Amino acid sequence: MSGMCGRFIAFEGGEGAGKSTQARLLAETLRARGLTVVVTREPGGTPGAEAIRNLLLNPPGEGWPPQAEALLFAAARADHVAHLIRPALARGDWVICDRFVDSSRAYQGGAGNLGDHAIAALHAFGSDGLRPDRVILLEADEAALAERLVVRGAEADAIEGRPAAYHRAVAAAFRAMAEADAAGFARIDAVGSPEEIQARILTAIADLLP
Ligand code: T5A
Repeated sequence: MSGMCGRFIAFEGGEGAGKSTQARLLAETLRARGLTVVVTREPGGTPGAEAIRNLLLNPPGEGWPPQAEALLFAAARADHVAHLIRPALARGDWVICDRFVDSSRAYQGGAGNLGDHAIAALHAFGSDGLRPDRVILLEADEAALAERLVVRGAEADAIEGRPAAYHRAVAAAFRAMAEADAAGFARIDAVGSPEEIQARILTAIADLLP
C-alpha cells in the first residue's frame, strides 16, 4: 500500500509487452468511472527525470557502468516520486505508471547482476521505498514480443538493444519477484487482443476499485 489516499498501479514487463497500451486503456476506463487518473512513465514523468531518461537511453560517450546506470534510474525515480507521484496520491488521484522500481530490480539488479539489496537501498534512499498498491506484470513469450517490436519498427535504444540472454534474465527476475510477492503482483498473460488483456487487468485490480 502507498499509505496515501489515491491508488498507485505500476505496469511491468519486457520490451513490447504492451505496458503503454494497457496503461492508456486502464486510465480511460477508470476516468469513465469518474476517477482522476495520472498516467506517467519511467524513466521520466517529470522534466528532470525525462532529461535523465535521455542520458540513460542515449548515453553520451562509451555507455554507463552498471552502478552509474542504477544510480541514474534511482535519481530519475526520486525526482518523479517527489514532484509527481506523491503529490498526486496525496490529492487522492490514481497514478498509473509505465514501469517503476521493479524494472530496476529486474534489469539492473537481476540481469545486470547488481543484486536486489543494492537496488532496494537506492530506492529506500531516493524514494523512501515507495511501493505500488499493485504491480501488473505483463508476460508473453520471447517470440511474441520480438514480433511486436518488429511490427512497431522503432530503433532499439541502449537497453533494448542488449542481447537476448539479458532480456531472458530480466523476464526470469520479474517472474521470481511475482512468485515471492503474490499479493503485490498480478501476473497477466499479455497474449491476446488489447481488449482481452485489459479485461484480465480489471479483474486483477477489482479489489482496489471504489
Ligand atoms: N529500464 C527502465 C531499466 O533498465 N530500469 C528501470 O528502472 C526502468 C524504469 C525503458 C527502458 O529502460 C529500461 C527498460 C527499457 O529498456 P521504454 O521506452 O519505456 O524504455 O521501453 P518499454 O517499456 O519496453 O516500452 P515499449 O514501448 O517498448 O513497450 P510497451 O510499453 O510494453 O509496449 P507498447 O504498449 O508500446 O506496445 C508495443 C507494440 O506492440 C503493440 C503496440 O501497438 C506497439 O506497436 N501491441 C500489441 N500487439 C499485439 N497485441 C497486443 N495485445 C498489443 N499491445 C500492444
